[in-house]
Amino acid sequence: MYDILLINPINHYGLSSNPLGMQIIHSICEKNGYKVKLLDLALEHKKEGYFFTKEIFTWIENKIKLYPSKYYGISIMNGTFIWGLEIAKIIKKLDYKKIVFVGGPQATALKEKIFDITTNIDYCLLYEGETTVLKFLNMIEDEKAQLPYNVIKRDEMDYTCQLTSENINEIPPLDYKDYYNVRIVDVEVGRGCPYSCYYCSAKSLVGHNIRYKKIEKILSESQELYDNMCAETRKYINFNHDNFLSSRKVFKEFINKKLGGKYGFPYGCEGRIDAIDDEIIDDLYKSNCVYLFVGLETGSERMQEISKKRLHLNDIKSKIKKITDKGIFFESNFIIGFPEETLEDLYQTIRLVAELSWISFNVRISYSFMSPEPGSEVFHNVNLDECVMVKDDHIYSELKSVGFDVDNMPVLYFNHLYTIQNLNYDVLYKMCFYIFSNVI
Ligand code: B12
Ligand code: SF4
Repeated sequence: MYDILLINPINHYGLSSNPLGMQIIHSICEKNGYKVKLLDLALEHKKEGYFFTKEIFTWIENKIKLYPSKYYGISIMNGTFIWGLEIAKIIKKLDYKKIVFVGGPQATALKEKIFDITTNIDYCLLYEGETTVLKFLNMIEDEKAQLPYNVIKRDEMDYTCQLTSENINEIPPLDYKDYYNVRIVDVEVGRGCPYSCYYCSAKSLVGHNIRYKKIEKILSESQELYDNMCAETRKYINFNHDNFLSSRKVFKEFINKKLGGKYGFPYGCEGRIDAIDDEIIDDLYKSNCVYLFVGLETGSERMQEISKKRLHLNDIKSKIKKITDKGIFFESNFIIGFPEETLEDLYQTIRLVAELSWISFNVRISYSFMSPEPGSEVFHNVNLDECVMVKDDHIYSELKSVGFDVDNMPVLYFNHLYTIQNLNYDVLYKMCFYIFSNVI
């Protein structure tokens, strides 16, 4: 019998990475004497063929039954929320007295709204989980009545919450064993983003306080993990930070120490294009960066300003050319359907995507519809009843094929299946789709 079963739900992104948040909670609980099992359903689902049939619910139930526990903790993101709800339902069906708690970005973004959606979740833990989970377990074990900060209980709407800023250097070592056969493994290198793009929830989830792990720690953890990964299949270590390149000083320290030590591992990272110049490109190349993700979001300077992304687009083509000429794979994402976007703005995006796609085979562009992201500025200004469902999407068919009543699903169940209505043009108009998919 385990004290805690931590569950990472299945998701609709076949290429999903290791669940760092859950690995951290696992390691912290274990260090504090709890017997814990991490059940990564996303990993198991991928291993067992990534199927979406009606049998999936029995499959989940059988997996959960393997690890009887006192408490069940589920991690939820917007794209896994619907599965988190089903998992909670299954646990309560097996034994309604079991305590079910959730944490993760979607828990923080929705807060007490979660209890309007389900009665199968008992507690919702907000923001970073390191300190909160221990206080929560302590409260349950000692049968205390007082809820700690950042814990909400169903049927008890009186709670206190605040943005946290954990010391990420104190997190005990993580267990990566289950991911040694995966091609790309995520390592956390820091948290926080100083920007305020209006479609993004980062500032309400982790705040503006940008933090980095000690460089020595990043390097030794990554190299050790890379050495342990299966040599035939491993590709690189992916640095998990919304904005790894935003501090030039930290990046320089990283470069100096990586080049000065025995840290040859290849890596990927994420940053803003305005933080990248010739010197940074050179450093990325020398330090064995093989993958770079940069969100560009729109080809319209006007929408750059309105969305508060505020990138200047004039020199990005030459930068991307220099990056890919060095052999670094470059990926970017664009958003279609900003509420204020006009057709002219959209055409500017399409034109830019076309130009970027021709720069090199080492460029990959993806796109997403403007979704009402809980915790973002856009979310606060949108009427959810006016959002429209994107049915031309693999997630729609996958949910339908397992038996969800997708057509009547409220927006909050899966906000990424919805897009915000745009009064200037019909976002879902097929031509947009075709133009885009043909260009890309
Ligand atoms: C890696 C990543 C992915 C990976 C997969 C992640 C995974 N393992 O499933 C991929 C590439 C597949 C992905 C896809 C998407 N992602 Co993403 N992704 C991230 C990213 C960059 C890092 C996640 C991470 O590991 N963080 C580090 C760990 C330490 O933080 P954490 O997971 O939040 O965990 C902490 C707490 O939340 C908490 N916690 C977490 N789980 C639990 C569980 C319990 C029980 C408890 C007590 C606490 C707890 O404790 C942890 C330690 O403090 C984040 C941004 C970010 N910086 O977090 C976005 C982020 C999570 N993604 C986001 C989005 C929007 C998406 C997509 C919808 C993008 C898209 N348009 O397609 C999809 C949806 C995927 C899905 N399955 O839901 C949003 C989620 C917003 C939300 N409300 O859920 C984020 C926050 C980015 C943002 N600011 O908008 N993503
Ligand atoms: S989109 Fe990127 S730069 Fe903008 S606030 Fe979110 S994490 Fe920061």
